[in-house]
Amino acid sequence: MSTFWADFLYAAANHPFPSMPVDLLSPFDHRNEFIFPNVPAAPGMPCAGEDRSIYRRGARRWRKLYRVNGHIFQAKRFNRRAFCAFCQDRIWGLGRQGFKCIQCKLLVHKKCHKLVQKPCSNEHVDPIEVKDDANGESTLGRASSVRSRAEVEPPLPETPPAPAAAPREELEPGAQRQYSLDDFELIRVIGRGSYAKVLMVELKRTKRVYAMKVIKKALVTDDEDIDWVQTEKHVFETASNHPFLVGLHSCFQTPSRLFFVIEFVRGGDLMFHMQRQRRLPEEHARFYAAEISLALHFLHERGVIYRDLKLDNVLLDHEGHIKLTDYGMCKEGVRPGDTTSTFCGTPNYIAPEILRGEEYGFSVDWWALGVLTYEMLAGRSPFDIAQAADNPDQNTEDYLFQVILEKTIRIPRSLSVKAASVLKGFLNKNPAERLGCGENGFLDIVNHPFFKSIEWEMLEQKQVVPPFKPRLEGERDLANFPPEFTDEPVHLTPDNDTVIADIDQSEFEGFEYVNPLLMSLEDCV
Ligand code: ISQ
Repeated sequence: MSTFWADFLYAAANHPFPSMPVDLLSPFDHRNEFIFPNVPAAPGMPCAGEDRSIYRRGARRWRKLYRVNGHIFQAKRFNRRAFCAFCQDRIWGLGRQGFKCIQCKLLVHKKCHKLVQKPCSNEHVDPIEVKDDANGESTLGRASSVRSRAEVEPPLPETPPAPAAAPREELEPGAQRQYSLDDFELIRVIGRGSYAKVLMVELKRTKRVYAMKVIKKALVTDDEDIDWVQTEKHVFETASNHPFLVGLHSCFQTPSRLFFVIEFVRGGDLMFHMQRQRRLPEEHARFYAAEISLALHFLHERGVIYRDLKLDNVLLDHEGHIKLTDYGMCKEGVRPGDTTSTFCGTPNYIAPEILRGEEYGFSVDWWALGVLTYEMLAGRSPFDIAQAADNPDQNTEDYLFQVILEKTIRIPRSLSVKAASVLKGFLNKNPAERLGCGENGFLDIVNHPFFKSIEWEMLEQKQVVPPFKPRLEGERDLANFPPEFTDEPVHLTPDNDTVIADIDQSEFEGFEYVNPLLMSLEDCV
């Protein structure tokens, strides 16, 4: 059942005032829990007043494909003996040394792939959409196709073991405790993505509450997925030092799963709040946009492009300050002026330079902040293709991408001149001219008239009172998390031996981690 339809059925069954437009309820009124109180003409049709341009959608990394002579090559890491079909030498080394044709399974060195003369036999294929780009590289266009996993090569003994993470010597002796699933009580499901589910859990020893992100190893056997798990962990370590980024408590694993134990942020996400408030006053949007800017700037200064800013990834703490979460899409190690080219993100927030296949840098985060600020102020996406729902040709990702690339963004007349100016600044399709991307970088954002009333230093020290305090009755109140998650059973399915036998455990060596800062706090309890 789609999220929309599940939401609707739930709303229809539970709304206390079925005939009252939601706008008439106070945004802070606890009764205002359901979004679309009326009935759609048919299943799948929008309800009156429903705007589908702001919905939860997962981020994706599109796999890079290289088309030569009918072959469609994808970079691969080979754990077992493999030989290049072009030069006959062994494919060997760390990283993605080889290319494999996703159709005929031909294996070649990366360096040899352009020289392959033998045409692809094209035998094993389902139809797949591949777009050529200027470099002869291609990006895969369909969500269902990109999720398909390359098969896992069983390891052979001569495979060099994956380097283990450095031992954490900064821990106090006696504090070098590893955690396991037995240390936690699983309380509720609070979120779910394509790769992970997030639970609210209690650390039994201290009774403290945490969020626990659970990832099935069977879903991360592909090289690029293993890379993102590692990136997520590194960025978590960096993030633990900033007030507007969720921090990591610990990591551990079982034969079938990886676990990130994360600081629990109680106020729900901005998607949840926006779905209940339609649009925000400028003062509120300014506060969130400014705190988010500080978090992004902190990551950029440390060489990290966030690449997944969206309403769902902005959490509110119990006072109403923001915290960004989900670092799986981050790109690390980016110095000023460096660029990267992976086609990734959540479709509605992807910057035009990514869609054009250009090299890009930190600019893509300022674009996404423009989209998110627009959504807060206007209550809809700047790329709202509302009329497209009825037309199958316009209801596609490709159409959305065309709109992002070509459509002039219309700013609602109701917004102030300063708000319109900041939106136009962030949503400039040319990254060189975009707000935050010029010579002065972040300073241009700090000095923008829209942010004139912000006292940036006070803000960073959490000395500015947030405009909205999430309603919470106690530490474990889950009223700010969608019932579609919290109503789910919390248990983890038992391990399946056949699935586990296929997992190369060496890929996950060194995953365990305990945050020394949080540990010492805990020991004070
Ligand atoms: C922390 N607290 C609440 C929700 C969360 C969702 C994802 C990651 C961390 C979280």
